[in-house]
Amino acid sequence: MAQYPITEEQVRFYEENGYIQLHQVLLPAEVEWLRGHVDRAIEDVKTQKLNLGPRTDEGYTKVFLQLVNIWERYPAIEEYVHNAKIGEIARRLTRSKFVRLWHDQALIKYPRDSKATAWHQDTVYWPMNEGGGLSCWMALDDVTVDNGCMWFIPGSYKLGALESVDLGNATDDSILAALPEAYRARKPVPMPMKAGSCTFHNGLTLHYAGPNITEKPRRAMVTIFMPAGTTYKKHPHLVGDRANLSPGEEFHGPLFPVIARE
Ligand SMILES: O=C(O)CCC(=O)C(=O)O
Repeated sequence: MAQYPITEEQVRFYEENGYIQLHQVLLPAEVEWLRGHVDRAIEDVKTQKLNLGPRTDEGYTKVFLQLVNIWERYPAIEEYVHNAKIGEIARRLTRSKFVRLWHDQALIKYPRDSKATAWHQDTVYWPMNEGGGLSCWMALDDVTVDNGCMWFIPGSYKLGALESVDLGNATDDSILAALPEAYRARKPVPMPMKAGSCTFHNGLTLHYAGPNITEKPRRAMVTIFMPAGTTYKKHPHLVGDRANLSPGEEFHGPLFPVIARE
């Protein structure tokens, strides 16, 4: 996959807002290829009754079907997740010497009886002492407000870690109501985009996705990166529990490969 150029202005936008939208990062053929392999994983989960996510309760699966670290199981997904095109963008945005993979996740928001992904931050679920981790949310379908595109509150990462939200049982947006006035006044920004375009967001940036009120599933492939110097904090997590690291130790090892370096 060829490099995707990132300008200094884009890095500054990310630093100011804690997210950025990038168009046509994958070519149509690359999207089709990736979508095909994600579909295969979804099919395997259904036919083989695999459990690849953190939760299977109804409240959570109405938000989305979440398949975590499928790169370990599917060589094509490994190829995608390890490709320096996406990793290099994450490295540039964080001005880091290198970035490691934290984990991947396919997120499928099914139509009908679909629930919103409540406003939340990611970092509060991660076993990390630092806050620089960031996600690449790659649209595998054209995404709109109606099928559950991402929304961000600009600059909200500057608030630091807030309360963690139970995504399966969240019934309101109380996390927003509790924000300082200056942030409550900020307009959330929706991120509609074509398949093959993506957003990157800092793990502390408040984000949301509405319910899918269309007739088709909304598929996204997320790759999460950690900048150099990210250290392990003891905190229960599907992937982190396999890290075999001591609190305070810098992430390393085959579960967290370096994806791009200076
Ligand atoms: O895809 C969604 O519905 C939400 C995604 C999300 O919360 C994330 O990628 O951090």
